[in-house]
Amino acid sequence: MPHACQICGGALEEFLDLGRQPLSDAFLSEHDPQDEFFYRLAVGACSSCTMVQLVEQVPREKMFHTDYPYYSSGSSVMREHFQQTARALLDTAGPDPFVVEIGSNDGVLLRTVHEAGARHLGFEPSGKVAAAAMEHGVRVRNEFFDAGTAADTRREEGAADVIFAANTICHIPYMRSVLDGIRTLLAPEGVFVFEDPYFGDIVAKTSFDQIYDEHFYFFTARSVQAMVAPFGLELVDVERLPVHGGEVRYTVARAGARTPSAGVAALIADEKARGLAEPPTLRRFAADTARIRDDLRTLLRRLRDEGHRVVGYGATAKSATVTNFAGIGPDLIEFVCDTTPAKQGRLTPGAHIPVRPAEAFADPYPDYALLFAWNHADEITAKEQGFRAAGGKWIRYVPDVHVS
Ligand code: DWN
Ligand code: SAH
Ligand code: ZN
Repeated sequence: MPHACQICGGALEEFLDLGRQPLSDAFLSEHDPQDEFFYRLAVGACSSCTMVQLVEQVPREKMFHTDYPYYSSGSSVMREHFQQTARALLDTAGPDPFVVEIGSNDGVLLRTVHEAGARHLGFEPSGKVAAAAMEHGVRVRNEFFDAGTAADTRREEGAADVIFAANTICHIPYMRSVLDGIRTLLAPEGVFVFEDPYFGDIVAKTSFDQIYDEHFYFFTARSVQAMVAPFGLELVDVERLPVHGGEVRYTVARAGARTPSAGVAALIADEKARGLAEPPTLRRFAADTARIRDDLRTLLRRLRDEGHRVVGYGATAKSATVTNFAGIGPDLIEFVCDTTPAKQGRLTPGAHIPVRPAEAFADPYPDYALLFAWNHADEITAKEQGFRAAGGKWIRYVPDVHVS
């Protein structure tokens, strides 16, 4: 029985199997490695609506709960990005807008909305990150956004002029419920704006580490246009963004409310010309992924055999896919340094590499650092200039394995 597309029910054609994987954000206690949850991480494309998606779903409560350890404000570049985004959303909205955010995390975007005095509400199921936002005065519903909670909000607070989401819509398998909720909550002239990793960039860079439990969908303009249409919604604008390795910001409105920009048709034409989400491209992506895994493993084994010290930089969710797919454990990487207190003193999921505070990096510097947080390379290499000055070398694996 082929798996069914979660968007349209069409047949999913699997093109990449990344093996048995743990929850990407389940960092383990060093003293008490509990039973880990594993699932099969595989990706397919729908032969009818083209949506690229995971073949197996992880229940949402296993991923997003009180102790979810990702704090969006951990990157200065991302803080700046969301401050600018909040101002742009407020500038283009009408007077006295009601701004709703899905996946508001620690309030990295809504803080700016709140400080501007605008009406707002965040939906954030993960307890501690939601509490961090509330400490800054941000209003949060500690709940999952779906058709039910959207309808409650519409009844209690009225229609939303702007519904925004970053790196969250691609996390939600139950998309029909979400789009039903958007249809209920969105004001007649309102906009639903969301930004997520762009499958076009993932293929161009072979960034296979964007694939993990939380990233369920890999959007293209074409698949998003088809996804929203049955809900009386229309894709009216697209904007490419440099953050997180390449994303697209999609603007959706009620059908007929706005004239779609020329950029929408242009990006869809480009995707068709590239054959993105078509079997030959997907087969090439799978082959490139296997080559990168082999090259990285070979390099790390050689460095170990030559007696070099190698550490990881950034205990990202993405790194769970790399370490567990390539069999990279504490024998190859001494530790991973990370600025997030909730990850420090723990072990990475599956691979069980210790996570140390950022200060451990320079104490003393290793010979090589594997840049797991490659999407923050500019920010990290700028603040770690001492590492290069001390003779240290960065190892990257996006878009291919190289040392610099
Ligand atoms: O989609 C998602 C994105 C937005 O965030 C979520 N599903 C989960 C998470 O993914 P990630 O963990 O791959 O995201 P980042 O932003 O690549 O994670 C960076 C990690 O590196 C964080 O743990 C913080 C850390 N870090 C650091 O140690 N020093 C980050 C920077 C910028 C630094 O200088
Ligand atoms: N918007 C932030 C956070 C991204 S991480 C940023 O771009 O950095 C994804 C977030 O979505 C997590 O905080 C998770 O708890 C939240 N989330 C997952 N499912 C959700 C849902 N159905 N409704 C609202 N938030 C959800
Ligand atoms: Zn489909």
